[in-house]
Amino acid sequence: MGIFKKNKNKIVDGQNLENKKSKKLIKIEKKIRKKNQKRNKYIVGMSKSRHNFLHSLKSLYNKHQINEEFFEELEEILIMNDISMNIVMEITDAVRDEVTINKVSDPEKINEIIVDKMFLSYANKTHSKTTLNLNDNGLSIILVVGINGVGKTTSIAKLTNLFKEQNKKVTLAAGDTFRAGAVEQLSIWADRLEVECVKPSKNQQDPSSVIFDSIKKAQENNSDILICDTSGRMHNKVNLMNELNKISRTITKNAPNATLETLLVLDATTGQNGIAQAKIFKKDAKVDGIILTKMDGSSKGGIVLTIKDTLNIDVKFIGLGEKVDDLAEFDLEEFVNGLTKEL
Ligand SMILES: Nc1nc2c(ncn2[C@@H]2O[C@H](COP(=O)(O)OP(=O)(O)OP(=O)(O)O)[C@@H](O)[C@H]2O)c(=O)[nH]1
Ligand SMILES: [Mg+2]
Repeated sequence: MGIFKKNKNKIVDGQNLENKKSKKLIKIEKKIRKKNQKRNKYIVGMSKSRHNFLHSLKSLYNKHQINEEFFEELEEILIMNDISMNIVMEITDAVRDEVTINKVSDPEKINEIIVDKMFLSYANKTHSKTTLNLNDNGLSIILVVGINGVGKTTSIAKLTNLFKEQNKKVTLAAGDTFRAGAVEQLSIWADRLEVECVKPSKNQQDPSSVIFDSIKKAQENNSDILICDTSGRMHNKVNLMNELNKISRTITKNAPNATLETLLVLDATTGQNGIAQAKIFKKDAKVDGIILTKMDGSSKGGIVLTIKDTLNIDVKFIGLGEKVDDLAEFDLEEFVNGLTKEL
């Protein structure tokens, strides 16, 4: 090869390398931007919980020396934050140990112990899996269940938005044929998000048959993801569970190769009531994860720890506002940061 050609090749190689580097840099910047956006979402969405927690701890430190009354009040603060008794004991025991064994009395150090224990109480539980079980080469079906008003339909819109950002093709199924207006609500979201929504062909059509039609449509459309809305109310609880199980059977029978992920939606502002609902759903239906909505409206973020502790179901998404992009994948680190930043 002549010297000119050799040098030219070197220049081209150098340019390729530079191009590669700048592409990589753009990718890294995008990643950092996304991470910061996510962090901000948690910080803004959890401000009510955080301020409540901060305020209670500050007044605890102002009011008491570290004595038995201090521990009792710390327990109360944690309980009032919807944290389960198990974790409350774990946290207060750890603080007690540090105080008695290592003579810690600095509030900042005590805060550190509280934050650490919160993190570990979640992270140490078995099978923490916050990602969805999705099919890489075919259809994934997500069934969204939960009692009325918890935020199912809105969360479906938010999920659709997330998937669209990942360039996934989404079809929606208007499976809530029970409540007047429910089909229209989903269909308005579908128009806004420019995705197809399969609706009942007649009033009060059997939800399973709408799901059947939507599976066919999603397959026809070559969709990556089919998200199914369901009704939150029926004549009674048994009817609701029977209906959901019938829908699940329709899915497994008619889309045997698709993955199925059932997400239970819980409203964070309902506290222990939400935990009771989850127990019922867990007992009678298959639940693969939780979407915890309205965290922005709750002042008791501790509910996340309680869900994991008492139900051992993973929170997979968290609703941090009413806008379509106010849904974040659950991230333990961001959650604990959102709850305890400024402590
Ligand atoms: N602030 C806030 N509001 C939310 C969030 N998620 C849902 N909402 C609101 O909760 C209300 C009920 O939401 P829907 O999505 O209609 O609830 P649903 O579970 O589908 O209700 P049914 O169809 O009646 O069973 C709406 O006003 C939503 O805007 C959230 O994360 N934060
Ligand atoms: Mg709905």
